[in-house]
Amino acid sequence: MKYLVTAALPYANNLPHVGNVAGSHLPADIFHRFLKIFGYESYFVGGTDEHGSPIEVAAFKQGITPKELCDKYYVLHKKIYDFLKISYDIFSRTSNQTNHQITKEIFKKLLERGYIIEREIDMSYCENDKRFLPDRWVEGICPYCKYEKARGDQCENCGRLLDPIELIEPKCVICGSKVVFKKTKHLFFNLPKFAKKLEKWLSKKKYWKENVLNYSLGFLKEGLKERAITRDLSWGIKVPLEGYENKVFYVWFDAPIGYISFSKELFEKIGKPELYEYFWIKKKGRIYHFIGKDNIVFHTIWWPAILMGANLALPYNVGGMEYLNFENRKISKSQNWGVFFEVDQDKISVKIKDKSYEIEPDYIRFYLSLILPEKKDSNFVVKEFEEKINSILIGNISNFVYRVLSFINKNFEGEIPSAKLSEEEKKILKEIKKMKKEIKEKVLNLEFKRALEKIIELSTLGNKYFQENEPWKADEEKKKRVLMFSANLVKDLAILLWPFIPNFSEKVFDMLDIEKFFFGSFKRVGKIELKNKKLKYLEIIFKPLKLE
Ligand code: B3M
Ligand code: ZN
Repeated sequence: MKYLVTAALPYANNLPHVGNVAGSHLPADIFHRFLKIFGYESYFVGGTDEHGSPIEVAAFKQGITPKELCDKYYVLHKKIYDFLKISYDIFSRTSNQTNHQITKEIFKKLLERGYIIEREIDMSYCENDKRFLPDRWVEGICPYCKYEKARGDQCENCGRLLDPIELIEPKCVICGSKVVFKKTKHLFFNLPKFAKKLEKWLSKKKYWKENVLNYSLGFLKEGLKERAITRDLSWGIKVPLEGYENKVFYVWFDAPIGYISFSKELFEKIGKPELYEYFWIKKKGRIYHFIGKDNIVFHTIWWPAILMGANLALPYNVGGMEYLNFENRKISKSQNWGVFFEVDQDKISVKIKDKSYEIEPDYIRFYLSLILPEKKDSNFVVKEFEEKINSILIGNISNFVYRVLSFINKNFEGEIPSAKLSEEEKKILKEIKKMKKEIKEKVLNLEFKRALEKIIELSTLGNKYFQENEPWKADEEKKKRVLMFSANLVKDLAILLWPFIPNFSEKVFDMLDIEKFFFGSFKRVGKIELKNKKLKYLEIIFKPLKLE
């Protein structure tokens, strides 16, 4: 069985914050890395989502073309995920030729099979600019609260969803002239046609996370509507149909198709083009999408319906997250509320409220892993961030590693000793075997927080074992036994923590002088592999975290 893991494709008009990282990139990366240490073949794809009216609006406001905007943001996104060690096998772009081509192919297939309907609708039009306007390009007075700068899609003051035609005195955002409504043709995807099939498919997804399944079934119950898949924009993927020369596809049509295009690009790049068929056409692998809360129905209803219509592989699971807040309030870039990433050439700094810091990426990954919004909304709290890093990551885990290795340095000239195990160690090995089973179960159930808690328990157990056996007081034979056993526990922790804090693990592996080959390394956990072996060097890995 081979795996394909995806994370939500971020829009290329702004930079990610910790909420986005915890909502998809990090859980996807944790899962992909675990699959690798379990010894499964896994591919991890991502990229920027580069179409849609928010991109066109942002480019317009900055006085550059959408292409220029996306070129700029693509690079910034990539630098941030590299810094965070999100191990994408490919990080691509929905504006690439492959995505244009596959989007058009899928559209043609849906058209042939009768899932596309043409409808005439009233659209906002600016006579001065001679163009149809996306909903967000229209502003006017909100019919409900009378707020004067309500957008065509939503009033920011009262929060109501709007249609441009409801606005009082609708105006064009570009030039300010009065907006008129003109009839124009658009193509719709016949989503209601898939209601029965979706229901049947979802009813077999008992192993999905409860929040994702319930939310999707609830949405389905409310009844599905036909949805337009074309837009009056110039930036995007052209619609290959007569009469639609001036329109492009709706961004939520071509964005998920990016998963297909990016994996195709990847498989060609690594010389395994047959994997494209394996996953998407023959439906043999397992596809996992990791996404934030507001993207759930797009991935459990909308996208699967498109895939059903085109006879392509459906997701095996959708790891939908809930929201991550910052200090009890919604993260907001404009209000400077949250934790953001800043890029200056090749330096990435982390901005918390209004101060910038240089912070170890592992610190961020570790704390976010502890508070992943897996089942309900969670909260990033600055004081707690500091506290958890200093007490658990440093005080418990890193301290254990340093204590053990420095003892070996001082007492055995840096060579891990060899000894015979006693009943006590054998008992702990049995315990580890049980833990491994639980960790694997949790991971495959997408419960990463629980898996991490188990691993922290193992570190606590290691500390306790070392402390209680007092090797500094023990005779030579016992000293050897405790240190050999502890050094192997250090190796176990490094393997198990690799999906969460890869920099830490790779450093420990380097100090232990064992190759950083993690594929299938899960089976090495709980084995006494290291004896009569010299350490390469010893360093303190982490410094305490101090924020103002
Ligand atoms: N770009 C929405 C978002 O960034 C959207 C996800 C697309 S996944 C195919 O929240
Ligand atoms: Zn205008």
